[in-house]
Amino acid sequence: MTDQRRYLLETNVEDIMVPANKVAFVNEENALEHALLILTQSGYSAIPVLDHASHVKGIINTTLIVKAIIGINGYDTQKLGETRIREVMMTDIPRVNAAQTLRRAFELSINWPFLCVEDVNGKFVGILTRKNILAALYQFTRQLGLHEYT
Ligand code: 4BW
Repeated sequence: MTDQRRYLLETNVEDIMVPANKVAFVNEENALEHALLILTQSGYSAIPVLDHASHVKGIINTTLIVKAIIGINGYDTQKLGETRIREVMMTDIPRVNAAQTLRRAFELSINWPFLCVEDVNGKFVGILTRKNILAALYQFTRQLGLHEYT
């Protein structure tokens, strides 16, 4: 196998992920108003939800929050302070291991804008974004000289 082909297969998730210290996230025990604040301040449409031990519990986004507070008479903004993030978050989400190669992440990123990354102990260590993955693919096509055909 050529060095170029090995590059893609041997790049690990941790080599290209956004590390946890640069990720906006919330704790599952926080109220919805906190998630709304972090989503608004960060500018991201969806972010990871963790527990106190830094385990990934789900993902929260603005749509889920709005759906949780909307009623027949409009928005019940009191619910923003009363409802915990864990009651509203999406829990059926994909995870990848930091030491895995990118192969599985490529497939998952077709349907997910970002993937939560865990270490061997199941602790959250970062996210793998579509941007990271597309950049790795672009690098790969350059190394193979494929961009010269466009
Ligand atoms: O604040 C931003 N800074 C930068 N540099 N790019 C941004 C920012 N907000 C959005 N973008 C761009 C990125 O290219 O828009 C894309 C879609 O953002 P999103 O989904 O809908 O908020 C971004 O594409 P991406 O980098 O591949 O990120 C995919 C998704 O991963 C984002 C967001 O849900 C999540 N994400 C990315 N970086 C994050 C993050 N979540 C928390 N913390 C981070 N640092």
